[in-house]
Amino acid sequence: MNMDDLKLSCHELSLPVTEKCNPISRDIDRVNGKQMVQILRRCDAEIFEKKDHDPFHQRLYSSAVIQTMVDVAKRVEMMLRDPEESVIVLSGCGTSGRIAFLLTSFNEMMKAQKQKQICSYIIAGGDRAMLTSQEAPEDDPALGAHTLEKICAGKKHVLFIGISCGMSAPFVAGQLDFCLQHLDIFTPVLLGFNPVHMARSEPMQGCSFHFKDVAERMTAEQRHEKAFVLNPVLGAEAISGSSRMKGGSATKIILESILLAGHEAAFRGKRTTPECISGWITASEMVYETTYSHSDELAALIHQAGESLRMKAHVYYIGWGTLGIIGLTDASECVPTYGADFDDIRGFINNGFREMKNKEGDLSCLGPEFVIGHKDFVDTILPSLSQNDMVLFLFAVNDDLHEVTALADQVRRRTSNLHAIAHDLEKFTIPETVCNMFGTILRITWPFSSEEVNSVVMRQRWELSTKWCLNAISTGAHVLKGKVYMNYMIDLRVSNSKLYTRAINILQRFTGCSKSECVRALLRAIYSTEDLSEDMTSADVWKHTDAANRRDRVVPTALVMIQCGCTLTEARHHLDCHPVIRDAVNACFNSSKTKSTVD
Ligand code: S6P
Repeated sequence: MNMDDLKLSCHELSLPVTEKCNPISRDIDRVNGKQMVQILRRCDAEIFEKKDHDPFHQRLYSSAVIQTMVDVAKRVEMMLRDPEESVIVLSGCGTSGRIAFLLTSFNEMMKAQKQKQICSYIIAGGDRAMLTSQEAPEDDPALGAHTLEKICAGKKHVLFIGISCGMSAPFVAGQLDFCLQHLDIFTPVLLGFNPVHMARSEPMQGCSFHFKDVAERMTAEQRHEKAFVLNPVLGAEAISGSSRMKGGSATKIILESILLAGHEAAFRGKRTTPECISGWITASEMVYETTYSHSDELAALIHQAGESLRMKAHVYYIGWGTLGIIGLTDASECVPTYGADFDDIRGFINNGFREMKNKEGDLSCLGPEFVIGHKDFVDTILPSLSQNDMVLFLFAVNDDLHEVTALADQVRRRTSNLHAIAHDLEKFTIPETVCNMFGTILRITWPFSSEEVNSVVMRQRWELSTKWCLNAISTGAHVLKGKVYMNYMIDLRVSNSKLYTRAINILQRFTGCSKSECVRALLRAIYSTEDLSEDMTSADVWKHTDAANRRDRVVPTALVMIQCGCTLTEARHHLDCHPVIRDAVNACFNSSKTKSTVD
């Protein structure tokens, strides 16, 4: 190993698991759709990896993790038995908040039994964060605590589940800290995917403690069963740091298992045991196997979506019910993850906000990103739909198939680029006439009984399966468009402190330079100057992210400046000549290699 390789692996070792580079997907930017599906399949398989393969970290199936899930499920049971005085709050930022919102569909199970609906969600930045990226509130611990306090006013028992995949979001840390100060009312649970010692230890705005302090205090309280930390390791994400993928899926799997087990115990007298929790996880593993067994159709959909994006056309997800929410979520995440325009990949749901049942109601007046109903699609998109635009329907056999057929008919009059992801059951299948309306149909016929057809459990499995498919399609399409270099999204928007740290890590990773050199280059790009003033260098990270949020291509610019030893203007010129980030970075590395050979 030479010195550079050594430096590189030391740097990689210092990163938390959720920020590491996954060796499985290192060449994802150089493969075709079929190979991409296999790479994503192997990365997702790590969610379910058994403990024996990893002696250093606890995994999802580790007995300690399962036992904590049992303990938390028992708390859920207690809350359900005393619904008047209790509330279960699920909270997170970005994808974690969106999954929290989705999980409140658990209320439907209580409604079905005429029970009080006690599940509530918090997403940093409010309901608008469900459809657009609101990265700044993630950095605000006081806002997190205040929002939680408000929602729980007057309750005697609160089970608070704070989700932060990277164990890093100050918004969630503020909430957990608030709970730890009021353990007579609150039972806090931290869900994340790093060992506690890897939780973030950088300062938080207006706070004397950091995330890691909170995680350690939580661990201490766990000994007295006053708080719980659920933090199995899932392995690195397929696109480094993109916790919307494995992190989001595992959040859904873990919390659904806990909520269902608690529900079974409260209403069906079924005691929660480690075996029943592993049973729920194994059911999700089966969903994983079944979904990826359709790899040919998935590869075809990735290819098609990649073509649309490459031609600067669009991908539209048209979903029904909660599958529509999965579509909206996946589409909106492409903006912060890949710097996409909001209309590159866009989601629509039947009945718009009425179907979402979000707390703040109809948000359509907030702007075009919030126009989400099928009717809106028909009125505003359909008239100008072109053959290059891909339309992907997301539905299940118990959705209104007349509505599906009628809308598919309308779309087909404008384009044949119409495809579907559809779920049905062995004893209750979607008619062939409906299936034949789509070019590629990824149809999964699940081996469950028809009595389960309306059950929340069935729907949750279809949601998870659809999430895996859409994550693969939107990730694959952006990779094919050239947005990713190796398995790094280099052109990230540096809009909060987590992303600021990630930007510096990426610069260190690719240039081998010291942290201070990388920080200087990043700040030059952020403040658009060759000469950094004292004010700029001494400003805190929130000032940097505020400025960076208003600027494009800061990380690629910094990277080119360091790698080619050039000025800001030269770096920008280089990037202008290569609009595809992967090509720009490649060209920059090639030119610096030639330069050093000549030198
Ligand atoms: C990640 C996504 C982000 C995160 C958010 C919260 O793919 O774009 O919005 O969900 O930053 O992250 P965490 O680690 O606190 O769950």
